[in-house]
Amino acid sequence: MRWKKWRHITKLDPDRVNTDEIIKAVADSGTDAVMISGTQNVTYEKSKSLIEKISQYGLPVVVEPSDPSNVVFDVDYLFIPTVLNSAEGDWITGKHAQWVRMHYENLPKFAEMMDSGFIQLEGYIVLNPESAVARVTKAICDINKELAASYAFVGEKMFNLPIIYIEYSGTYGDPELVAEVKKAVKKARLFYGGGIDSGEKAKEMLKYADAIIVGNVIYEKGVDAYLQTLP
Ligand code: 1GP
Repeated sequence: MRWKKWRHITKLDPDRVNTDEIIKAVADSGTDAVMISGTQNVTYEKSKSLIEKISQYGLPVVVEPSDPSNVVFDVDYLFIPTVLNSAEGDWITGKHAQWVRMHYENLPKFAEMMDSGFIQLEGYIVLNPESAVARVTKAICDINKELAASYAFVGEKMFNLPIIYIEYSGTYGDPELVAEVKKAVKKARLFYGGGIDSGEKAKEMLKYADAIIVGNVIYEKGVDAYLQTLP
């Protein structure tokens, strides 16, 4: 279960322009893993081609699919999100059931992928109402830190999820909320993602989160800014 040791994960979006410079910088950066993930316009082909580019460097690669149609299995792990604070069942268990249905003729193999640890479930708490992920999943973002921590408790204690993911995608979140969630999470790994574009922000969130996920900075502020986020 080497993913449990990760502290810094780089999220690359198959729908963005992933230049060779970006790929190489990520591969050489010291990041613990690359997560292939995006909310909009992600297709199987785009994901596959990005995975092929990055795989040659030997970093662990995770696919975090947004839909059953774009799951690429040829990687180290699949991290499957469920949005704990979604108002729509599709994003909690609906798409998951569709995905299982697609493999219904071979459920033992599917179960084996879960038992072996290849598939991990992530309990997302989506908190930036302006983000694509919040709009698409109809996330209930207007919640205080106690309610956020309560969602985390539901995810970990009631649903037994191995990862709780506080997602502020596109904006820097509230460290006090992350600290509150950390108090409620005992066994799961706590992931934080959103707006990390400097060493200070990375360090601040790593006080509470077990791992940070860094995405936009590399596309919007460039490689040098991205490298500052490495712990
Ligand atoms: C998005 O949590 C990640 O899913 C990272 O967020 O793109 O804002 O860094 P940023």
